Amino acid sequence: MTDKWWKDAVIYQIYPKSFNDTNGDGIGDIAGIKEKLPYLQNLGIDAIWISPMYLSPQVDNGYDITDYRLIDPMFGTNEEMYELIELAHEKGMRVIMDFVGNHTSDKCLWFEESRKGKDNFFSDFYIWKDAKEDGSAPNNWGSSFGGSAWTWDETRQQYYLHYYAAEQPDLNWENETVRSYIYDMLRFWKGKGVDGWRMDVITSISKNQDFPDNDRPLTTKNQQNGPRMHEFIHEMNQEVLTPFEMMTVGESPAAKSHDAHLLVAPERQELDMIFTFEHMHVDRVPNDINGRWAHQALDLIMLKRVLSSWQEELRNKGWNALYFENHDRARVISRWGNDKEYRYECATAFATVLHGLQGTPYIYQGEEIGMTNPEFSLEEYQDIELVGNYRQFVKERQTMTHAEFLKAVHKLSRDNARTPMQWDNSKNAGFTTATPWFKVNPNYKTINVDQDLKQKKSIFNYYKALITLRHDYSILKNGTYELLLPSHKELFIYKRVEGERAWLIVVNMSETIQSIAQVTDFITEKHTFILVNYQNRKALDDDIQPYEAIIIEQWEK
Ligand code: TEU
Ligand code: CA
Repeated sequence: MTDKWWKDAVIYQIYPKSFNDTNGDGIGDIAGIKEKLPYLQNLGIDAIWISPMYLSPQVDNGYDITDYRLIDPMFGTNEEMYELIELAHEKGMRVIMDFVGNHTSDKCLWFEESRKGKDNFFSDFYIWKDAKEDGSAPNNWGSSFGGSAWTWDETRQQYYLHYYAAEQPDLNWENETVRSYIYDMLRFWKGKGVDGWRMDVITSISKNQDFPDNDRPLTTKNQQNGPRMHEFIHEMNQEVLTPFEMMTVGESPAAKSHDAHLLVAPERQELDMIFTFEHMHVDRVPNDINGRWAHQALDLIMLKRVLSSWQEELRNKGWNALYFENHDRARVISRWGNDKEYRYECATAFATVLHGLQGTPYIYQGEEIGMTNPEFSLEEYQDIELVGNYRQFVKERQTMTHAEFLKAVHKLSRDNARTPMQWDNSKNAGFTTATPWFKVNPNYKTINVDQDLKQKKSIFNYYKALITLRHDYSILKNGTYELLLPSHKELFIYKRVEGERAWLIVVNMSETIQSIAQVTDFITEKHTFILVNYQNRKALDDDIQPYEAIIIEQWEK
């Protein structure tokens, strides 16, 4: 049996709103994606994953869907979407769409009907509960965007559940009709040529029907990995994914390396890959009252430990999805590196660490040119998560000051990745001729695609080289993984071995020069350099420079 296509693939994520505007309304669109397909083809990627473009009031930038089968006019038409899929296929790229199955928009017809009463066809499409005797919510579950996960509905005289905004009511997967409607919708898009799905918070679809309180109010602990999660995912797999050969990558906030195989082991027939959050928490103060905003400096040893545990635990048992950035994450070089003095070195160093691993690498738009976090003032941000959390932590609980919150936002906010793509140094970075829906990072005059491609030190070209390596050398796909110097605070070194071939990936994750003697022991006398981010690296006599990355092939193991 031939291997699955996605094991040889590098996937590029497009956040359509911020990618490329062609009709001058300040919002990226389908025509804009079409226009940039040659750019993506030049980068060498195998597939694009596009964040939601369905009909939506945009309370959460399209993750609140009114109709799963309609493209929102702000992005274009359904016809244009079908053409985009065809065009991408002609250029040898597959298309992954975003499946937001945990919730819909409150403007979805299903919800509008459901809230009308307890005895219509759609009544049980969502999760409705009576108030407690004192009128309060059924339990203390929290919304990720701040406040309670329950909202009172005047018409129906009941509370409904929403893990995210009140405008994103959670679907009731216990209801078979809901599930069959969803499977049908997935088949509909298969009919249009879609090759696979990124599944938004798929691990939240099953709810513990006892609805037990969380040990701390307004947190989300009991709201993941519900009792029927595996059953529902397996059913969806059998109904749609396996028969129609659709690739999946599920978002799985609570999975740990040791239990990830339950979702991705091929024989279980659930998902192909999952996005873990574990390595995204290595700069978070554990169990802090301020949750995701409790920021601390990156612990490199922990990052190495987490990434390595996923490599080891899924070896021969499943497959990793590799990422540092997406539309919910800050720019990695601003978050964990140095995006000023060492922007090129840092961007290429992080890329080397990630793309050297076993799994399918994901590149988020702009990552390939080293885009950075902007440092806006609070009013300039838009993300509903940020706004809701500001209210909860600064205004209501007062566990953070305005200044502390803003500092955390500059490091961690989802909006860091959502500024418009920087194409060139013309007004608004070539993203739009109008006023963009979200402010462009003012550094676009120097950081943009045009500029990067002219540089000798081009981040884009380095990514291109990494992608070429993945396509040309099976060692990146199949090779074993071994972490070296696990307790080193600055160096990230690992070894990949396949048959007679052995590669050493050496990356200095710091600004401090590291003595080369620390690694020469691991390197055989006969060796060649496969890829380097310091052009003058031709031998092993110089010390390792700040954020230097080296991939070395050795002749003997
Ligand atoms: O994200 C789920 C999720 O857990 C994040 O929103 C989380 O709040 C963030 O990573 C910071 O901790 C998915 C989508 O990717 C996101 O854009 C949506 O807002 C969310 O689901 C609701 O659909
Ligand atoms: Ca537009």
